[in-house]
Amino acid sequence: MKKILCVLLIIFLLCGCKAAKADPIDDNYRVFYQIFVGSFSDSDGDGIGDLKGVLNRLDYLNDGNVNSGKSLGIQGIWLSPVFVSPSYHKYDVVDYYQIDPQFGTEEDLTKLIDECHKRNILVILDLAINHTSINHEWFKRFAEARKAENKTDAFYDYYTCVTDETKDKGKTYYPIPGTPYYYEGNFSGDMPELNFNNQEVRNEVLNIAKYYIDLGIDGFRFDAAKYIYYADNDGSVDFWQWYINELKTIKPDIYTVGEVWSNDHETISYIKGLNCFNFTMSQPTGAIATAANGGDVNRYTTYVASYIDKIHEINPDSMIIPFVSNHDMDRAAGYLNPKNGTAYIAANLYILCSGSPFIYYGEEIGMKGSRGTANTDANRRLAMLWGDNDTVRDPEGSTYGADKQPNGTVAEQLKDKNSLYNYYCSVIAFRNRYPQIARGKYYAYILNDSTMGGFSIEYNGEISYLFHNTGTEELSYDLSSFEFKPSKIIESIGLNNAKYSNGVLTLGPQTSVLMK
Ligand SMILES: [Ca+2]
Ligand SMILES: [Ca+2]
Repeated sequence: MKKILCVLLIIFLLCGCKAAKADPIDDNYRVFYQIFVGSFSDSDGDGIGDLKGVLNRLDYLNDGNVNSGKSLGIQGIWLSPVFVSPSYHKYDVVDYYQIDPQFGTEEDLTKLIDECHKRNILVILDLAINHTSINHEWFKRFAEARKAENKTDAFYDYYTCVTDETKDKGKTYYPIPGTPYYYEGNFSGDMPELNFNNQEVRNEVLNIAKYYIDLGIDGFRFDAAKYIYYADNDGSVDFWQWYINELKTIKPDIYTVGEVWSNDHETISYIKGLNCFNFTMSQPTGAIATAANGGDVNRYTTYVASYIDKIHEINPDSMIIPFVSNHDMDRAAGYLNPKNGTAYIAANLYILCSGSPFIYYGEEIGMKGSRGTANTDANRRLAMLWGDNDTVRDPEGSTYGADKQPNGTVAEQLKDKNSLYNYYCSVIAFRNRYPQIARGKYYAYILNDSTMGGFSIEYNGEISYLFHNTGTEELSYDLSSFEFKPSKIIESIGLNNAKYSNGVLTLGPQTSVLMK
């Protein structure tokens, strides 16, 4: 008897442990959160956000319990560049093997990675390899080699370099003083561009990625991916295919996403090797905001379904990466307003979507910030509005007034069950409950109504249906004559409710429903 009880107890414990640890997400179909490190959270009182600050805020992002409902529930973090750099944004790197002391140490990074992994959060680094800082040792050695005309110097060909006769039209060049040479700097004179025709340079950038993979990093966001070979799309596409293939030999499940800020035709050409952000869906005139602001939702659904088809045709393992805004764009709350509900339905549109959506820090509380007349990106990267004792300050050069933040702080929104923050928690949890949303095959399900429409989603041999009412009126639609139609509601999410009876779906304003 004792023996039987003991066996039962062991079985119970095994099952119990399994249930407690159950987490549906063990692949890359994750909701990511973009952190602009210097503006997020400050751990040491110098006003600059840092890696320990991110660590201190993990409970806000994901407290490790998928069912707690008390944290945002994101399962990936994109850290903006953390390597030594003279700028506040750190996209001009001086040393790829050192964490900028403003942000902390390598130990801080490994601690953050370890704690994230305990909570099933992936951490990806922002890797800017198209260019370095002009203060990088490589550039100093390159300029010296050019001055000395020493073609045997290993650094002589590290950067793209021309003379007056060999300049390409359309590219921006800067002179190397005391030589007949110019280096390429399409972003600025402080950001010289590396020469990827040089195998040594290719090895360098490979070694950087390998170093951080060894350290435990899960992947990378690749900055300026289409500029590797400026205005030579095929060349850049080939580079990324080579690079990602190399990285996959050491880490087959690596998470990669590239910044190819371009039209879909050009972006899709990269999908062979590299997942890419979908810029067409972002910003005020993008597919998400247009639909959320009263545009035809069927245009949104047909666009999303056809885009996914196109990328899967090229690479069946590729993902759509939807997002509304990032550090290079005016903040979404300027055109998706939490007060009229458009910010809520926009969250449904891009988080209840295939692939791996990205949230820009602060978007979940309706933080505002735009370039404005000062024309500075710093205004798009303001200090996170914690509303507690965090000492993080706005970045240098910002001019956006604190009085222009009407949507409240984290501290305020945590207390308000109807806040945008709490809504984001619910939408992410909703998405995580139903694996078909991220992973299924999408077909546009067109309804003859401009603010009501959706998808049928095929996953594991079953069909689900996801409908959105993006408008401000309750709408009913008779689905009984459709060949494929749902039998019942699984769950709805939004500012109102959903009802389904006698084949008629009724969706409240700014509300979505998952059906089967
Ligand atoms: Ca700090
Ligand atoms: Ca380049």
